[in-house]
Amino acid sequence: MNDSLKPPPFPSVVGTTLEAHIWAGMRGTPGATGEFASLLNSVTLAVRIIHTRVRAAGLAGMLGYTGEINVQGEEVQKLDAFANEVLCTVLERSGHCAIVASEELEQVKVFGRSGKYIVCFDPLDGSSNIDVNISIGTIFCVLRAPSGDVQTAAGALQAGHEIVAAGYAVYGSATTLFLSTGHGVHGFTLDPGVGEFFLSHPDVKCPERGNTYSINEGNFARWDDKVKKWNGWIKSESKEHGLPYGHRYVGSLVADAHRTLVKGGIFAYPADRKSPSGKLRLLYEANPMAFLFEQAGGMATSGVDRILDIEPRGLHDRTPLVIGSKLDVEAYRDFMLGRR
Ligand code: P6P
Repeated sequence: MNDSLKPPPFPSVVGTTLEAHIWAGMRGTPGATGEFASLLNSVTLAVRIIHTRVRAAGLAGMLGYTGEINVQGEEVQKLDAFANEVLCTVLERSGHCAIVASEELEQVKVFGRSGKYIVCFDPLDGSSNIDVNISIGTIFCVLRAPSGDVQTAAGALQAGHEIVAAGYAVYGSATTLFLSTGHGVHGFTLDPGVGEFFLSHPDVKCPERGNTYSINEGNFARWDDKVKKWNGWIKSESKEHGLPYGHRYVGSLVADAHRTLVKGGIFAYPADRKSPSGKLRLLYEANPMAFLFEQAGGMATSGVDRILDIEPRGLHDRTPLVIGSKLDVEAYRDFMLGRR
């Protein structure tokens, strides 16, 4: 654990802020210029702005739909559009971001000044839950921009193992931000009175095995037989395997992933007859989550293949996603490979 995460020699009246954590990481990186740290702090600013609007959405008349349809063919909620605009503006002004790829944008947005990084994000994941006060979130990852003055969408089409940072914010009972820059996962909780994120979950580790599974059982009839067989197994009685697991499903990726990361278990959104490539998006949902779960000692596959090794073909590629405790994801993979 690097120094910025060690508890102080004496109880401090001031916690470790996210900004201090990011700058400490920069100081601990030979040759760092501060641009990466500045970019990450820009993202956290955007999250704090989105937090404020999400919390006041009901009062600010921000609930409901704009009447527009996004590139996914989904109704765009007012908060989706707001969150996307905030992230694009803050990242452009940072001067360190060359292009962004967003769930809400059909094409990448290229920023005039040549930044060193690319940011892919889902500005407000789970937006269908906004009006019923269920946790929603922001998911992002950072890639290095290819060298050269002209940046294009192709720069965003990098496999997830090229990610240099990833994180998500959960706008839930509290607003928490979990972040990794490749040195483990660390969680921060927003103190709304101060407007600062403070370290609350240092050096997060996903338990090797959990006791819950998270999948939309309503899709059962559409699943492949191997998924149905796994589903029957994880609900069966077996003291030897600690079965049955409890079922938890929010229907908001950030909420389901966050619970799985912290408590262990497995989240699966497999391909099915309705979504033959899976429903979740590779660049700005699956890849960031996969990076975080692997950094926390968990696992992330498409059911069989490592998510971070998938080569994207398009900005809005979809993929099956199975994330969680190493032993639980491996058991799922055994069923997909016909070993069970
Ligand atoms: P379903 C929310 O719309 C989302 O994109 C993810 O946040 C969530 O995991 C998934 O879709 C839920 O999909 O088909 O179970 O409603």
